[in-house]
Amino acid sequence: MFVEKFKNQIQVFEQKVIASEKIKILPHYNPDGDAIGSALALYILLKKMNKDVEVISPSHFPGFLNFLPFSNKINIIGKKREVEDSFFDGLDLLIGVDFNGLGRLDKLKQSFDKSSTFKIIIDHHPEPEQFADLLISDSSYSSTAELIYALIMSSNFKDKFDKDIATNLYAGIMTDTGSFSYNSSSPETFRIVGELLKAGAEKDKIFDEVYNSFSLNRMRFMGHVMLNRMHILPKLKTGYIYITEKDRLQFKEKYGDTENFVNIPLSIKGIVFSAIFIERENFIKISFRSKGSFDVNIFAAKYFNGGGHKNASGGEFYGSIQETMKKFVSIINEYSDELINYEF
Ligand SMILES: [Mn+2]
Repeated sequence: MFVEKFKNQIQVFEQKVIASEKIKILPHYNPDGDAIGSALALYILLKKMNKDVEVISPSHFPGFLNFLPFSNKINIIGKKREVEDSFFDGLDLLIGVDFNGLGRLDKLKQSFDKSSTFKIIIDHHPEPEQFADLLISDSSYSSTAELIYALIMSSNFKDKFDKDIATNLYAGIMTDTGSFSYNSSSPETFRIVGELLKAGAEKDKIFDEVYNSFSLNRMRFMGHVMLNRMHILPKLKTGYIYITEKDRLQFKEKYGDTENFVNIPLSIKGIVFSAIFIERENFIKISFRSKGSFDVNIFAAKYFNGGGHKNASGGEFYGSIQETMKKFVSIINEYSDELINYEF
């Protein structure tokens, strides 16, 4: 149970929040629904307590999250803005959500690290780095949003819980579980989802905003990717997709358009491991997905300078897209025994 496991942390959280006036909340770089939903849920809670609170995102968030209550209050740092080491001076509290390492803060890493402000991290990624004064981390949770629900409801602040908080948390849980298709086998997750619905989260509307909001260009882009850019290695139960810079220009890629492309090969019967390689300005951005026991967190960390979760991770490669795929194929051939014999 959350209350027993985090008894001390809940107390410190309460004390720090009560004693703090100026508070900043940070999601990770390239924030997803969980990071943004979690940050906004805390933002709303603290606003209701009359705190001087702000959400600072190291980079833009996907447009399909614009409907989230208070998302227009997020302060985005973006590519061009310079961040001084003193950026977080004069604060009482810093709260980071949904990341387990300083590297996930990108441009805000140094100023966050240098700040002497008390730091709380709330996260569900495995093996967190130790850089916070208070760490509330549990990788058995579907999402940071679910953890934040448990935290709020175990605290003295639970009377502040409302529909807007519920909407943000629901969006976080829904997106981090692929709309309850993975990382969501715990009955506790569904109990919490039930509570969020009771509080007024509009499930169908949230789904529609997140998953049925693509542009025509994005749909055509996906068609192109499935037809021309997907390789399937049936024996190795692996599929991978590559996207060139030219592709991105041709289909007028917008931020977030390639999100979830990595999952496409996993929809094919028998495929348990999928990867995507996207040619970005000066490197190849990589994402991995898997089913069951095949651990893509370790895979990404070992070969592609990355990490994440057991079934969802990311990495990078500095070289051409052809070199990246060559390296990938040669590595997975070393895993052939494991993959060929894999039974989901
Ligand atoms: Mn998450």
